[in-house]
Amino acid sequence: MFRKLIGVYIILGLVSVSVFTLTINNELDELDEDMEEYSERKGKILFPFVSIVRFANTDCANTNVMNGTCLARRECNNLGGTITGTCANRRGRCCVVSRGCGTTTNVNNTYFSSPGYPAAFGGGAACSIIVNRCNNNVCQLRIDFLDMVLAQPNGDGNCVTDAITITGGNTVVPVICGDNTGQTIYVDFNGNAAITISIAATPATAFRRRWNIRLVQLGCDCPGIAPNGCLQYYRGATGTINSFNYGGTANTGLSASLVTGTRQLANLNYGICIRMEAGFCAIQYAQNGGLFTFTVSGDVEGADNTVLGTAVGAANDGACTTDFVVIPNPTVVATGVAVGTDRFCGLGFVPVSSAAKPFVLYVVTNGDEGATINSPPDVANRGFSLAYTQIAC
Ligand SMILES: *[C@@H]1O[C@H](CO)[C@@H](O)[C@H](O)[C@H]1NC(C)=O
Ligand SMILES: *[C@@H]1O[C@H](CO)[C@@H](O)[C@H](O)[C@H]1NC(C)=O
Ligand SMILES: [Ca+2]
Ligand SMILES: [Ca+2]
Repeated sequence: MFRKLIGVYIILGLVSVSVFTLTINNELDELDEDMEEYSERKGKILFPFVSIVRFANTDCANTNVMNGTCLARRECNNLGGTITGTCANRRGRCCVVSRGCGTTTNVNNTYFSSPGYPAAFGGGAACSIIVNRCNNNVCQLRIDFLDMVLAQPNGDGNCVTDAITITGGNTVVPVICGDNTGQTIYVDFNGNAAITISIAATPATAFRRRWNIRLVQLGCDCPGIAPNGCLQYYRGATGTINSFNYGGTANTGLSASLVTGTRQLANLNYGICIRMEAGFCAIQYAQNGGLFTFTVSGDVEGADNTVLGTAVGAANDGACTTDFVVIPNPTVVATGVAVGTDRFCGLGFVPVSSAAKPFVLYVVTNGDEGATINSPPDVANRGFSLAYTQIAC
């Protein structure tokens, strides 16, 4: 026992001397590699103990556009990554894996960015990336739109100029376009099948488009995984949920009805899930401040600020046949009275709460913004920006 302890102290001494040599040497890189090999050799021959030189493959922040993963230099080279610095007390390399158009990846945390990013991209042939699972225990791909600026849809909300299409997964993903910076979507892998992300950008339309997407592979047992089929997933007791391409300004295009177009996207039908946090039993939704934060159906230009964003502009139930949000079994917050319907649309939103579990909100839009038998065309809709607040038990 005593001899073993002495041995351990000697090894510790050796390691600290080497670390000291490392820090004073300018040719860090080479020595570091030697150190790595030395310890690997020693580790195998002597003690597993010497694997003290190992380090966790954690995130390493570097530039503000792409973070890396802390890896050994050799591993980074094998993955086709770019070394941007050191990490783990200089024992590891911060490795950024970034891919462009027409590539394939099976590396966790790959960035997929537009040609020349962050400079604007003029457009061209469809740009796609094929994502394979990094191992058999991966169930889901989290797609972070860190920066995502594409051309707006046409006036009816159809993505005809630019479009992101995501196929191959087990989650139905709507075609999206416009401004989606900050949005995150979750796509389940369908067994071992690859997920393809394809971005079409019409060069004939001059537009300063760009994108930078982070592709995070989530293990089936990962605490950050979204419940099956939830396209979006929020965590935290409070948060903001924006519809795709939500934004303050109107679309400059006209709809087929020859009125000001919409930036609300067409053909949506998806679920947004919110994790019920510990100690919370219900959830409340309210529209964020501003006149246009809930403009889902109706004529925005024909309404003034006595209607926009108010109870007067709010519509529900049978008035919502084309574009609407579904909240199960809601109650009006101000009165505590049951709403009696789960569909909401119109130009304003009255705060409601719901104790139905799981916490989920559905978004439905039809294929255009044209007139129906009951109503004139929708004009200049923006979609919605809702704040949610969980309510303690
Ligand atoms: C990089 O990591 C930091 C810290 O974890 C995080 O706040 C930031 O959002 C990440 N940036 C990117 C581009 O992933
Ligand atoms: C991928 O990386 C993320 C964060 O960097 C991590 O949470 C996740 O577990 C990793 N996935 C796998 C399969 O290791
Ligand atoms: Ca609409
Ligand atoms: Ca519509």
